[in-house]
Amino acid sequence: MEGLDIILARHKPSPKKNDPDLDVAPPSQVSSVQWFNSKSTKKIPLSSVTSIIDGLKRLYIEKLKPLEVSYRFNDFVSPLLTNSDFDAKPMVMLLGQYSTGKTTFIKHLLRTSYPGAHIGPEPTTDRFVVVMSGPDERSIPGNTIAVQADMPYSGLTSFGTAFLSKFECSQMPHPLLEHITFVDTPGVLSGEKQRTQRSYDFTGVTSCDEFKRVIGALRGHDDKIRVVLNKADQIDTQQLMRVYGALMWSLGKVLNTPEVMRVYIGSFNDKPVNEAASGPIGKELFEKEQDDLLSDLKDIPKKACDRRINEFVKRARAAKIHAYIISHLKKEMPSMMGKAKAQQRLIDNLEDVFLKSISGEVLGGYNFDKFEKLKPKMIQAVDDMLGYDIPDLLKNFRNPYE
Ligand SMILES: Nc1nc2c(ncn2[C@@H]2O[C@H](COP(=O)(O)OP(=O)(O)OP(=O)(O)O)[C@@H](O)[C@H]2O)c(=O)[nH]1
Ligand SMILES: [Mg+2]
Repeated sequence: MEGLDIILARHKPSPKKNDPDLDVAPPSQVSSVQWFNSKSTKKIPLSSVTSIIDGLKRLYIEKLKPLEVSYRFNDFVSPLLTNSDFDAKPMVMLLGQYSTGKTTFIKHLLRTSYPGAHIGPEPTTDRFVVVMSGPDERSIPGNTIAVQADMPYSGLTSFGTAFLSKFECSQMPHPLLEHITFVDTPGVLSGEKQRTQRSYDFTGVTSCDEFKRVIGALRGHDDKIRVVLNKADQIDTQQLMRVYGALMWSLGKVLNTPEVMRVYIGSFNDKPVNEAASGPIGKELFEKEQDDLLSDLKDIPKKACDRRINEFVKRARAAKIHAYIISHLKKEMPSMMGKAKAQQRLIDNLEDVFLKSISGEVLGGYNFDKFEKLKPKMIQAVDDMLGYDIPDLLKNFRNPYE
């Protein structure tokens, strides 16, 4: 059967430079004076932009980041973006109860085990493993990977060291991993008793008992979820129909969506399907389902590119609103006396003022008087970016996977 790596190889984008810092000038090389004086009419020469993602990086550094820095968007809303946030490959996370075949599924797609993979009938994977492309085969412990600036995992430190000691990055050179990063996870436990054994908050990390909560945490991301009914080779057609029906029914209840989820039925280990056990339709059905699932996976890099543009635009709008709010607070401050009182009054009336997005507690730690006034030129630069630069970028560069 044709593997995903072969399908993807046909859609390979143009090769990229290895050093992420060489992609665009790092922030330190772009003079801050230039940021603050950014002329709204100044257009970014598109000829120097090699792809949509590089274009977004450049727009971020030249137009959006100055606004975020000025109004401390990073303190209040979301950390500043780094190259790794733009370059990170789309991730596929495998979730499921233990021994359902998550690690086997990754092995099947890669056609080889990843470094440190364990497969077995008992709970085997005891940690979160990011399986990504790298120059040679090695495993990097979670604490180390979380502090690497060129990796997009620094946010995971908020889950504590207990989690980081159960987090690992497994690297290997592989054509498929050049497009997609996989995240293998420990089997989700069912039952209260088992949950207390964890030294960290599993459902918090993955964003049943435990299993039910995990599915609940995925609500709102329905478009990203794919359900696989695995090990279907172990039962006959009649049993399979019952299991399939029951699964659809409970999925509908848990996810609470009117649409029916697409459930892929199959067997994703490398042993030949036992036709005597799975009945006459087994093998052919599994092959067709696998083909569908593979072409669905093949679309991920393309969708991820579109999604990144979407997220970028959303972020730019949020940063603008944030700038208005912060500069409004600054404007309300008296120029001479009674600053502390005025600040307290503003915090007390926060909800009247219009914002629930920033909590008074967080704001209390700041001196409003030090906030920046509204800088119309900076806002204009972001407006231009949204109105001209991004549409230009989309016109000039196609999604590399299309
Ligand atoms: N019959 C059959 N067995 C499978 C299939 N996939 C996996 N297995 C077997 O199921 C067992 C568990 O597989 P794993 O890949 O370790 O399962 P896992 O979900 O990673 O388990 P944990 O890491 O413990 O959560 C192994 O003995 C596999 O050989 C399948 O499609 N069909
Ligand atoms: Mg496993």
